[in-house]
Amino acid sequence: MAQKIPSSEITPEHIYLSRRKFMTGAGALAATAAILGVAGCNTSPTAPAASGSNTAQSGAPAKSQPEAPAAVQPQTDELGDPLNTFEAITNYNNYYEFTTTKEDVAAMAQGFTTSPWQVEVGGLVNNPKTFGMEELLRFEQEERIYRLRCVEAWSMVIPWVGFPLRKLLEEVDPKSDAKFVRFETVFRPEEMPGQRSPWYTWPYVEGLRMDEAMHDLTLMATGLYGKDLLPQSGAPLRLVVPWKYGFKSIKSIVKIDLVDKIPVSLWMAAAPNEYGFFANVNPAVSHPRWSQATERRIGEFGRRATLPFNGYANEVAHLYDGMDLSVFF
Ligand SMILES: Nc1nc2c(c(=O)[nH]1)N[C@H]1C(S)=C(S)[C@@H](COP(=O)(O)O)O[C@H]1N2
Ligand SMILES: [Mo]
Repeated sequence: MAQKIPSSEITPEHIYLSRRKFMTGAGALAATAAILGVAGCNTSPTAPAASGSNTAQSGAPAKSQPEAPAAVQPQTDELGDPLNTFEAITNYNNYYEFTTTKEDVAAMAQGFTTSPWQVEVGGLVNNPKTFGMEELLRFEQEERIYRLRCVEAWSMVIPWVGFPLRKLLEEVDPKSDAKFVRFETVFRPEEMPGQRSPWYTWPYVEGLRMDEAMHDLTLMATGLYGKDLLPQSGAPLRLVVPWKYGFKSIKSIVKIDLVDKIPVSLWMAAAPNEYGFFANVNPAVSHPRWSQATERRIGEFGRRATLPFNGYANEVAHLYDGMDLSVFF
């Protein structure tokens, strides 16, 4: 499928300067200054001090270097952590429909048919509708740099392209009794050998509560690094919920239903005591078989502390006021 918007036209300035209010770190300012070509521009008195040794955060951006097209790509997330490379992001994947060996997903998913593609959106809505991929690509595509934290305790920083799920849900007009959103991956065992495995209840299913689904951070991703998603990353359309463990971010979605009961995900069906519905990243609560306190950032040596809600607590913690977060789910 042809990418409709080159990465250089995803208007990162707008995203960082207004849309992404949480994108306020020094790295963002340096990146923005580089984009705008404003030498020595460190205008915000509220900019937090740069942490770490990345010189991109030093407040002396860009100088007068000639600007390569790639210069529109910020180099860090809002915490100052460097992006993982395209190669790393697309060669270390969880996608059990193909294989449980992360290093082999890319090769096994190569050639998976991602076009034509349709997504059926229905259930408790006033305007059920089946969207072709080309219609979904007409939603304004934004770049969002998010941390992805797998429950297996590895993580990456990924520059996604996509649109907020909220925009899609607004199109179908949810009814007032819709309480949850249920997502379903394509079922195509002839192309996805893992789906012939009896160990899991295919197709892959995931769910969100309505308020989680409507949250601005909740993204329907169509690309990364300014290119269309590759099959191993969940092409042509996958969910990204950055404050939850990675398994919530379901790939190759063909069906979205608004429902009134909590959906049973593939992982809840497989091991309800290990993988709950909420699955918010929480370093204080171990998985029954391993700690979640630290993580291995792909591309780094050693381990780093895992942040509550994967570093998005300011944006999402209020969604869980009154809930007991000391349980894994
Ligand atoms: N359909 C489907 N979606 C899936 C998975 C899967 O096996 N099948 N794995 C999940 C897990 S465990 C993680 S960590 C992320 C990994 O996304 P990535 O391979 O793009 O990094 O995808 C999630 N979405
Ligand atoms: Mo994962």
